[in-house]
Amino acid sequence: MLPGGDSALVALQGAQVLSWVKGGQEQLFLSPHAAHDGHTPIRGGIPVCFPQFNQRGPLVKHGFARTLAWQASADEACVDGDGLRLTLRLQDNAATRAVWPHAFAAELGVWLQPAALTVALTVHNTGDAPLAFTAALHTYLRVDEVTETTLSGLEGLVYWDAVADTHPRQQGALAFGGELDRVYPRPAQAMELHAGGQPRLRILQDPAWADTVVWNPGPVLCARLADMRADGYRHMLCVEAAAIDAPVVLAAQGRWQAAQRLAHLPRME
Ligand code: TA6
Repeated sequence: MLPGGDSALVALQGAQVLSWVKGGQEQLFLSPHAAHDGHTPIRGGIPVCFPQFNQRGPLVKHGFARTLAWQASADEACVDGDGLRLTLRLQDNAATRAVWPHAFAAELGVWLQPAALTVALTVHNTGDAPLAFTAALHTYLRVDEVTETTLSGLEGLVYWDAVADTHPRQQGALAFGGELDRVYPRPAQAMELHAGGQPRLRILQDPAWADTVVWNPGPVLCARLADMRADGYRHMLCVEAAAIDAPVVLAAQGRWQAAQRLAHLPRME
């Protein structure tokens, strides 16, 4: 927690940020029906998808990193500038090598500053052969009402609409209501989330996250998700920093790092 009261809560399972409170208000969505049993994917917060995004490969959906226990030690929490930084680590073990035969060391850095949260994933290929992976920070933003929420910054980009399986060009800001599942190329500028006509969040991602995924299940799919309340889709919007269309290829001993940054925007008078 920062002196001003802003706070973040991170689970060891998946190195998953579960809460970010800014100005007394929760900024992330965490389903009240989310599992907290130490091994089932947790619905909400910032799941780390690694080393596979969704079902684009032979591994479990969104990879094994979100269901494993990461390591955090007290000396890995420190003051950094005007904020606090926490680092969690995951490395290959017999279970990961059984399904993904690579030596790796992953780190998740969580940096809480006044009015901002930055999450960075680092992957180090600690083996002597190249490896390839896809990944995402599957960020669930909390919104009061998704039908009154818009997301700008993706205008003009050609995206994959995973619901319709088409490749249209984005016209104007995104608005929400029904099922929406899209993969955009990363926008050059920051995205902005507006809620009820008011600016809420600026969302930035490093260039190494080459894709941006936007997901909301809408009412029909949400009703089929056992770990969501029926109206849960109204209170969440996933804006994900991702590297999926072109897998990241790391040479032996190579290192990759990319961050997503969420910055609170003041209300307009
Ligand atoms: O990032 C969007 C997505 O891949 C959707 O297709 C949807 O399946 C979502 O992730 C949630 O996946 P999960 O396995 O957490 O239910």
